[in-house]
Amino acid sequence: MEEAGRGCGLLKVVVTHGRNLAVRDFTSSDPYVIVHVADKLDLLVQTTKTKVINSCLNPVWNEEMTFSMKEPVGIIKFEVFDWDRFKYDDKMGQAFLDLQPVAAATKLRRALRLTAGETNLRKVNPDADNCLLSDSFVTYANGEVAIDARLRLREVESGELFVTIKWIEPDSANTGKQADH
Ligand SMILES: [Ca+2]
Repeated sequence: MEEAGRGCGLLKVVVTHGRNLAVRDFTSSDPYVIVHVADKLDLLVQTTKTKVINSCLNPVWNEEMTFSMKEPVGIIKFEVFDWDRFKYDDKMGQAFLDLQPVAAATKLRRALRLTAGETNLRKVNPDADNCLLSDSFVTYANGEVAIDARLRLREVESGELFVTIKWIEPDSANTGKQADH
């Protein structure tokens, strides 16, 4: 069985920027993002966070975080906070992204045996079960299955979060390059 010996692939989460975030200090906020990756296969949650951007409601982080997973099966949760020196950090909303479209696109890529070129694999529409603000496309390019997502932050008066998720298969993640055959 091909699946039996699979190692871990790499899930790359790029938190690019935020837009129109909520004010939590006098006129601005010092936002940062905590990223939780809930791995449904291994029942494991991996957490990391971005740096703080001072006094900015349209922050640019452009930070890439890497998580190891056997398959892209799970949910990514993003929590935005306002950093404060002298008190607890204030909430600035949260959003989540289910990896299901990435998992489905990965299966499709395997079935189609795609190894090169660029392909749109799947379209994901905004609906009540996700936080998407606009249509997103799962693409395959440069050996990676990727989705750019524009997320509406929940439980907050305003704010959008822009992220890119990339999945790199175990075989290419382990060797650092594409297999030739
Ligand atoms: Ca603050």
